[in-house]
Amino acid sequence: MTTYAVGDLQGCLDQLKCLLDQVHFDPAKDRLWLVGDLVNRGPKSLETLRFLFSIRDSVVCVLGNHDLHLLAVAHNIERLRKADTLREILDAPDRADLLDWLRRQKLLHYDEQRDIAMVHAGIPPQWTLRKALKRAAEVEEALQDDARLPLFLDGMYGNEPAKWDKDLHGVTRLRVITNYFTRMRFCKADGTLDLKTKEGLGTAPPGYAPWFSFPNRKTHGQKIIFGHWAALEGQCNEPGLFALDTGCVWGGTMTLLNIDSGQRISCSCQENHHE
Ligand SMILES: [Mn+2]
Repeated sequence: MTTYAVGDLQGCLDQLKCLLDQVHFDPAKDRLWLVGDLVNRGPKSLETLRFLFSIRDSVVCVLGNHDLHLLAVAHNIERLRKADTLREILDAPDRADLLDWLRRQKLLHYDEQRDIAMVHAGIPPQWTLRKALKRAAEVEEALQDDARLPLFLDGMYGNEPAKWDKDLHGVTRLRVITNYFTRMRFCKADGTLDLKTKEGLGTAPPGYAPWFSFPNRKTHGQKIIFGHWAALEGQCNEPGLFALDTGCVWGGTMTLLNIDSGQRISCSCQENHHE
């Protein structure tokens, strides 16, 4: 049994299958961890969800911002945007099964045996892993509660408040938690977020830095697998951190990490499109 983790899929099913073929992935014994953003922007969002659903017993998944956006659109809380490629999911006869599976996924996964965490965007510097798991559970509970789900999805959008405060409550509280785990790139040491800048390490606004770069980060030394930040090109130069989004949907590659050996392989988007 081998455990793999793969970067943001965003509907690039051909590249995922190319990687799984390369390692002879066997859902009967191997495991596949997904850093989220399974769908959107790419060409095969529906087929990607169907494939993952078909091997769901072998999958560990955390949700990304695009996955949450899909849930919001499906619940008629948000409209499809011009660049969204989610229509085929909304029109699918099996959408209920797929979306129900999606909303039962986590925001933060922790594997005790391997002592590895996985999150879509990151863990803010001021939270220990223990705190982070508790905060993630708050959002996971709202996602899985029929009565609370629409309220959460409706309140999820927005960049404010920019900073966590333990006295926050209701949807505002859940919004900040969700922004940390699914959208964060740059922040301040106290966790104040900048959600506008999406480029690489050198582009931090004055006073801000990548979430993982603070010397006092409370998860320092903790192994963390994350995606979301294609401009990092799979590198963050932080011991124990594994940046897996290599921008497949943007013409980059898709990266698969063998968690047990540390070996990485990648599959190029372009090559596949010409097959
Ligand atoms: Mn993302």
